Amino acid sequence: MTDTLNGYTRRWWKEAVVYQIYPRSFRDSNGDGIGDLRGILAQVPYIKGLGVDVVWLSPHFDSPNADNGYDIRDYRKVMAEFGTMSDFDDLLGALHAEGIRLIIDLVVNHSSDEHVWFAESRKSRDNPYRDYYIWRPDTGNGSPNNFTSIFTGSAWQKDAATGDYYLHLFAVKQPDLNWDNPAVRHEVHDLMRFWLDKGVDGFRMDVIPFISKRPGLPDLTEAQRAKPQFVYSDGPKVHDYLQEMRREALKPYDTMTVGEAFGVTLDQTPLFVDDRRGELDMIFQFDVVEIDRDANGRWTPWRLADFKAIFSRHDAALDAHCWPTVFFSNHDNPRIVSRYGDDRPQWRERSAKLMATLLLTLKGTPFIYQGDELGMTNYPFTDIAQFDDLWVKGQWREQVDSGQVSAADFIQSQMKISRDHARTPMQWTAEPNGGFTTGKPWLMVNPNTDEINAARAVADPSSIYHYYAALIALRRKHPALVYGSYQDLLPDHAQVFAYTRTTDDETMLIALNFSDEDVTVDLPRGTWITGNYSDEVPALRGWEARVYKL
Ligand code: ISL
Ligand code: CA
Repeated sequence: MTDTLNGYTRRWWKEAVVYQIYPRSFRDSNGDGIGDLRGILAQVPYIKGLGVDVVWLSPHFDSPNADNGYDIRDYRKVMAEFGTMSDFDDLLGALHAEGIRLIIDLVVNHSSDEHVWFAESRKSRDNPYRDYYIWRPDTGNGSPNNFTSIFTGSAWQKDAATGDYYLHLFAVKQPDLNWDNPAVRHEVHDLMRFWLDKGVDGFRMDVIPFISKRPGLPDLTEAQRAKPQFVYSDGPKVHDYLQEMRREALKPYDTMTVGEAFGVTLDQTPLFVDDRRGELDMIFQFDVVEIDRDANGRWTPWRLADFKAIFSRHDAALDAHCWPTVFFSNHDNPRIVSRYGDDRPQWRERSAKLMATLLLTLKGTPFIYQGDELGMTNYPFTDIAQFDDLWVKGQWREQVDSGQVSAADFIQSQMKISRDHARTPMQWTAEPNGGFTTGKPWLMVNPNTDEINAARAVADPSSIYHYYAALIALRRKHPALVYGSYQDLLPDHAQVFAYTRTTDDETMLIALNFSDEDVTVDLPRGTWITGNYSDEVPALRGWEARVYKL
């Protein structure tokens, strides 16, 4: 094994494929309707069968669940509904025994308001924990500045005990930690070491660029208010704090880190991930998942040419010192097949396989979100009462209760964008509740579980699940699919995405038809390696994906 390939330093996390688990919705082992760690443990063979190298576990910590675990009450305790620390240790052991690494979610821009630090902090202005959070006095003019919460409304909450306001860039129950206080940073390094010493292999870091606030907290301009994340992510100390975190906590361990870089622009990306800077290994950049959002964050149709342009732009902006991620979905986004593919019955499977081909052959570490390997689709929501997400509820209050938007339009828009599409339970079988639970599931199971479920997919060699597994195996066999240079061959084509991945030793060509029509394009062919149709004809058929070796 050489140290470099096509100019890149070889690292395990560049060659890895990651599988994200949202524990609440993965598998319930005790009939309470909530997924748990023993449920995941029982499915390690399923995960292994896919051939992934790393599992990313969404938050499994003690939490009152205002935001499904992204509001942490105790960073060293397992959420009671998910199990115990010994269940966690068993799961970690079982994954490691299969050669699968585990990364966990580090949610430290904010804690829960029920964390003991905040319980203390709010008590009095001279409490030793006061400066763990960001407090401003009430000057009689309302909120200390015009910051808005990402989840709608003001980012300030007046607190009864002292009459001061605290900052929460997310929900009221998610007060922002004050990273300018060195004691807070030490606490975070400590809790990171706690989990690293247990053997976890790294962290996905929630909204990590938000940790440094602009001095004096100046107001947002009118233009900034539509997407305040671009201001919140651009504090002056973020890079100092990340470098310090690397030195103080991560350095002695062989880890992988991926920051959720909400609000980070492409220009800023190298500042987080350039391997000479000692910050993060990778970030999730939001350009792809914002392709169907307008300037105000509302749904808008997207064009393939714009989608393709993102990858060329990123490739040009990131040199061999930077390593990208590839993701099309996660627990905050709709389902891949409904959003980028075609979830009508006749195209669902083909287009899900096409998206798998793209995910696993672009440059960057691929992240698969649970259920996408089955082609799970968006949920057919019809009523506000069916949603769980606090963000949907906040938007409803802001838009529908105020009379700005009709209920029907609101539901129609959430059909496109709601985070709850990703959070409905995993569909394991055709049994009631998709075999997810023997009890009442915390969120409804998609009625299409009769047809779309893991039992069926595992038993059928031509399923989407086995296609993912085959593509993961192919990626392992062809280093060009990992480290190869990227070139888009048809940047302007409205239906076809075709690109090469090239090293000194090989060139792979990937051709994808993002439409339900036959399309003829002039491309070099070489040897057909795989695809989502079993034979080869001159035209690319509806949602056809092909991989060639030139
Ligand atoms: O969900 C989003 C877009 O689809 C974002 O606005 C999201 O709020 C942002 O990406 C931050 O997300 C992360 O932090 C939130 C949490 O609710 C999300 O689940 C998490 O991924 C607050 O911790
Ligand atoms: Ca349970």
